[in-house]
Amino acid sequence: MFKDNRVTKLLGIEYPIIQGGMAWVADADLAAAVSNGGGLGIIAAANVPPDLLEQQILRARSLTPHPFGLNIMLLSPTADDAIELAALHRVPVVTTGAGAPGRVIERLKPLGTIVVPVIASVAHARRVEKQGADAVVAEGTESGGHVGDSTTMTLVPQVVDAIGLPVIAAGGVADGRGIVAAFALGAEGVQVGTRFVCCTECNAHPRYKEEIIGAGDRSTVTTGKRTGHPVRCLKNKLTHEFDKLEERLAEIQEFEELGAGRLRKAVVEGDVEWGSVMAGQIAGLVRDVRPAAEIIKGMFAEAEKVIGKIASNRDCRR
Ligand code: TUI
Repeated sequence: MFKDNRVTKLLGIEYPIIQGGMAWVADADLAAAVSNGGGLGIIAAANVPPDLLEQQILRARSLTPHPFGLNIMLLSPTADDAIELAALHRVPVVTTGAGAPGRVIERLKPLGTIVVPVIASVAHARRVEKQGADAVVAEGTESGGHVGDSTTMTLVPQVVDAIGLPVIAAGGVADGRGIVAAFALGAEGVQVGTRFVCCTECNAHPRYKEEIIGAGDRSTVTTGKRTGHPVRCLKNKLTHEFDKLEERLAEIQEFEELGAGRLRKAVVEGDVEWGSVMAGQIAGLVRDVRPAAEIIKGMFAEAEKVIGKIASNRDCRR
């Protein structure tokens, strides 16, 4: 029921699911596992030096015969290098985040790259459609990492009504019920981040995965609202320090100093107390670590069941 639509056709994938471009987490191993499972795996380019990023692109090519993508975080100092590597290696799909993707579309569309900006507002969705994007990811504030204000529930249908491009919903999707909800809002695909952190092939530190598995419905908080770049992560000693800065209306520079290098600290070193454990609000639903292909198959099998239950007016609990 979900497989044959504009998103699967556009991206050349079996299931309409793409993996979030999570900085430090989304490497070639994770991307290849998701692509081999029938979704679209994504390598995160944020802050990766160009030589390492090139190795990651080549590694993904060697690990999967299927399409994969590159996420270009536009605030990253290495964004322009990432654009050139996507061009050089003809990466089939590029998603963008945290900014205006005009230069990505201009450079890569003529080469045949499929460009899918992540947007957090209707105005931004309209703008990227005019600029020539192929689809958008409408990302609600439930997501982990850098987030906008609107919820997935409110953002997705408004974006669907505002543009003609296929819309992929992100923020709060970790199981089959989330897929059905996203499609009910008019989305034709989902982007999933937090659930894929807890997959076998993900190289994030085991303590990072354990923190997500131990999380509940109110375990996340958004830090750094005053900086203009709010970030959702699991509450810990670091977010407590951010709260203190917020309370005393600290200068933006103090936020930046406190935040520097914190994501790496959590993902690579496993420092879940003083690192930034970025995760979405759906973390409370993630209960185990399983292979990416199993997660994808399981989510869509559940989605089919949920549709059946709704149609027959039965209890939709798992
Ligand atoms: O980019 C993300 N999520 C991210 S990036 C990231 S790395 C980071 N580290 C430290 C501080 C900040 C980021 C972690 N998570 N998601 C996509 C996304 N894009 N969410 C929101 C936006 C967005 C926001 C404003 C896109 C465009 C925009 O403005 C564009 C315009 O033209 O107004």
